[in-house]
Amino acid sequence: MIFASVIQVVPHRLRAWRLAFTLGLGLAALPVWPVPAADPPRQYPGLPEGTTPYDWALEQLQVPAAHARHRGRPGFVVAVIDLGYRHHPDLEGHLWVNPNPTRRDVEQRQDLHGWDFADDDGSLEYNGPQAESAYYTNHHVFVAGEVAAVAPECRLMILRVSYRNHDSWYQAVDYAVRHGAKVLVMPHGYIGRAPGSEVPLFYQGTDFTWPEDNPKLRESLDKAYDAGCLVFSGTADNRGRRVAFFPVASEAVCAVGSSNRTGEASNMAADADYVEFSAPAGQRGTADPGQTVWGLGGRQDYTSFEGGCMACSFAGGVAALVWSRHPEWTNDQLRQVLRNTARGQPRDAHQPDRKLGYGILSADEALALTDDQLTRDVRLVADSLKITPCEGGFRLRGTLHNHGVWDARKAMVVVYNGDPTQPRSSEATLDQPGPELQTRQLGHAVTSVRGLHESGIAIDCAGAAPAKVWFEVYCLDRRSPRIHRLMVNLPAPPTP
Ligand SMILES: [Ca+2]
Repeated sequence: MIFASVIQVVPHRLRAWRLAFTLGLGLAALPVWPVPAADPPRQYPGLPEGTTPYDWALEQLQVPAAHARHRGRPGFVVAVIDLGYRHHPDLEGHLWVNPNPTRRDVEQRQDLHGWDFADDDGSLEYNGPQAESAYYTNHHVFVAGEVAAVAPECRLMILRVSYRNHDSWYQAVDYAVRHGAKVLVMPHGYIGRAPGSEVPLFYQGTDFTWPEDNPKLRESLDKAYDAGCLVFSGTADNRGRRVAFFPVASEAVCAVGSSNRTGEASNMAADADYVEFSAPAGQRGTADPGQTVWGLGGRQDYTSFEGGCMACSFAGGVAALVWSRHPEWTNDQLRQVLRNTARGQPRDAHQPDRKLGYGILSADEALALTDDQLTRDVRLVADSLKITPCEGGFRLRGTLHNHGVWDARKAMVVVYNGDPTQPRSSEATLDQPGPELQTRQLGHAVTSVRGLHESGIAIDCAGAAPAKVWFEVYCLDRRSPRIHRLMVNLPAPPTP
C-alpha cells in the first residue's frame, strides 16, 4: 500500500499503551499521551535521500490536506489506459477486481484487473522489442501510482493500448465505460496516420492531425462523456510548441497543462489554447533531481519522470478523489468544480491561461466546498458601482460575484427606479388599473460568471439618473432559484 508508513503508527501507539499499563500506570495516572518512538524512515530504493513517492507534486495539489477530509472509496473506479503495466507492491490492494470476468486468453488469463487491448490478452505488460527500456518498464505503473497516491481508496482498472494496434484505443475506452470506470486517465494521445498506413504520421515527420483514420475512437470518447464519464489527457507533446492536438483538445476530454515544482508553467508545457487546468509535470533538462517527479518503477523500485503524462494522471487522481466524495455530481459539474477551485487563476477569470488553463488543481479546495456553495449564487458587489454618462442616459458599471461553485452562464441584472416588489399605486385594481408605469426598468444586462469568481457588467440606462436605483440579480440557468435585491444610492454622474 502506498504510504504504509502512516499505518505503522498504530501498532506503535498500542505498544506505548501496553508499556504504560505494564508499568502499572492507570489511565488516570497518565498525564499526557505517551510519545511513540519515531519509526525509522521508510527506504525507497532508487529515490534520492529525503524524497518520498510523488512528494512535492502531492503537496502542490494540496493532497495531504485533502486526505484529512476524504481518501476515496473502493467503489470508485479509475481506468488507467497506457502502454504496458508492471505491478508494484505499493499498489497491492489498489487494483480494481472485476466481479464478473468475461474475457479469457489462450493461457487462461482473465480480465481480472483489466485487459491488454494491444495484444488482446490478459497479461497487462508490454512484451515488445523495447520491453527493457526504462519507458516501457516504468511508465504505466508510474502513472497508476500517481492516481493511487492521490486517491488511495479508489480502485485502478489497468488497460493497455498501443500505437501498433489502432483499434485498441477505442476498445479500451469502451471497456472502461462498460465496466463502471468514471474517470479515464489516458496519458498518451492517439496520433493519426496517413491513409492506408499503419505508422502514426508523427513518427514519419508529419505533425499532429485530425485523426480521420480513427472515427471509432472519436465516437467512443463522445460516448464516454455522454455516459457520464470524464477523460483526462495531457496537452500536446512536451516540446513546448504551440500545437493543436486531437483528441486532447476535444470537448469530451479534459486537457491538462503542465506545472513545475514552483507552480509555474513547466518548460515543456505546450502553448495550447484549450488547456482546462494544470497539474504537476516537473521540469525538463535540469540537473536538479528535485525538479523531476519521483514515483513507482516497474522493477518494484522507484524512478522519475517528467512530462504531460504525469500532469494528466495527477489530474485524474484529483478528479477521482473529489468525485468519489460527491458521486451525485455530473461530469460537467465535476469539471466546473475542478476549474473553479484551481489555484493561481488567470488574471482574467474568463480567459484561461494558454499553458496552465484555469490554474493548478487543488484537491483540498475542491473537497472543502460546503453544501451552501453547491449552487449558483450571483450577487452585485455593492461598492463596485460606478456611474458615467452615456448617449441618451447613464451607464452603470459594477462587479458580479458568484458565491456558488456552479458557473452562471447567464446572470441577469435588472435596474429599476423604484422597489420592484411594491406597488406604486396601491389603490389600483384589476378592474380599475392605475396610471402608467411609474416603477420601471431602466435597463438590464446579461453576462456569465464562473463559479466562485467575478465578472464585470455594464448597463446602459435611458434618461436622467435617479438618486436611488434598485437591482435584481438572478440566473437564467436551469435550477437557479436564488435572487438578490439591492437598493443603491447613486452619486450624480460626472458631467460629460
Ligand atoms: Ca499482453
